[in-house]
Amino acid sequence: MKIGIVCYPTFGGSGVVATELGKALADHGHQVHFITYNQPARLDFFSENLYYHEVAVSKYPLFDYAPYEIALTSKIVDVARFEKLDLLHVHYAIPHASAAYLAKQILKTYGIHIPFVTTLHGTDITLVGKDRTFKPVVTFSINMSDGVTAVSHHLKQDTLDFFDIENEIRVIPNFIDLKRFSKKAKDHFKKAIAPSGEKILVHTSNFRKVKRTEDVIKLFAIVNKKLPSKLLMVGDGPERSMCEQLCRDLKVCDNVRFLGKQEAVEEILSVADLFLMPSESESFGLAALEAMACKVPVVSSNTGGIPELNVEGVTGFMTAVGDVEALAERCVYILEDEERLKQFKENALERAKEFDLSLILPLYEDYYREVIERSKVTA
Ligand code: GMT
Repeated sequence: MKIGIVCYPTFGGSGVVATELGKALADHGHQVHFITYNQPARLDFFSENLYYHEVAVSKYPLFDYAPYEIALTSKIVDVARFEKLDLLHVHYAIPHASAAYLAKQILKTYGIHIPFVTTLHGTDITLVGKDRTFKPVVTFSINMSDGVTAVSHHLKQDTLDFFDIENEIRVIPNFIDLKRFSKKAKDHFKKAIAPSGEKILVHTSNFRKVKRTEDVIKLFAIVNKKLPSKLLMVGDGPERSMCEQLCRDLKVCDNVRFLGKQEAVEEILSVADLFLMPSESESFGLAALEAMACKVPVVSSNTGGIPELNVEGVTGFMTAVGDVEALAERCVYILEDEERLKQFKENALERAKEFDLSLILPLYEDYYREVIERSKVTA
């Protein structure tokens, strides 16, 4: 198949899923065309089946706000026409689904019928989508999609609860490439971080409010009083300086390292004993799956789609959002007993294997074929 993928090119979850999916499809012999405003973060190599088309937005004094969606639509039309795409797969509803819909209508005027699949990732529904400003367009473009997928059952239900959806939504969970995400021998790094064998806790995110990064610091301050431990904060974003201040206030700076944005997250996860995800909402929790693939148990909130991934008392624990004391207590429980910790680590990897790329990729390929066949009938 010739597949166009529209996504955000950032380190964030939806961009990572779209890029990894595109790479895997290309490995499987499909021709994949990425259409986005920057080279996707994980698309930094050459492959004969991968193409990248940059969306450039013209600057003009009249435009206080450059019309990205129009530029994107034009680029989709161009790529679909000249690369003869069979299908378009857009990740994150806003503004990708409405751009795809408009491109589809324009392409019809050239006698080209191209179906598009929209994958809902989370904040496009739970935060941004619910905003009145966007709701009519999000509802319309989900309903007009030729196929719709959500990354968890919880996100599907959220979508059905908040929008008037007439379309079927297929749940295809996120996946992990276990060839890349696995525990690596990084003893020298572990020694540098935790020279006296302290336990290592890790949090990775974009440091947005929804991640509740302040809870990470607060719970670590409690754990740190009970166990020799270190905390690695990976990523960057608006809440970082607040977290740094909180570390000073709680006097844990000596045991907390802010590593900023990191490409090789799997290397950091390889030295970790526990992963922390106290998010306010999380449609799936891809970062937790990446940790589990590296044999790291997860202590998280029990929000959104996380319970579809983290198995209570097996791969980690879940508590109510904001219950810092309970989160800290679960961390200590896992970390204080070596045999117990070892078992949680094994369990985390076993669970991650259920989301292996080799199992999820065929679900997308089958769905694409189904959507293409269905749209031939309705074209
Ligand atoms: O979590 C973020 O802020 C990034 C966001 C995104 O849209 O890129 O992640 C969402 O999509 C990921 C991939 O499907 C999911 O694993 C995350 O749970 C989801 N984030 C939220 O729902 C907050």
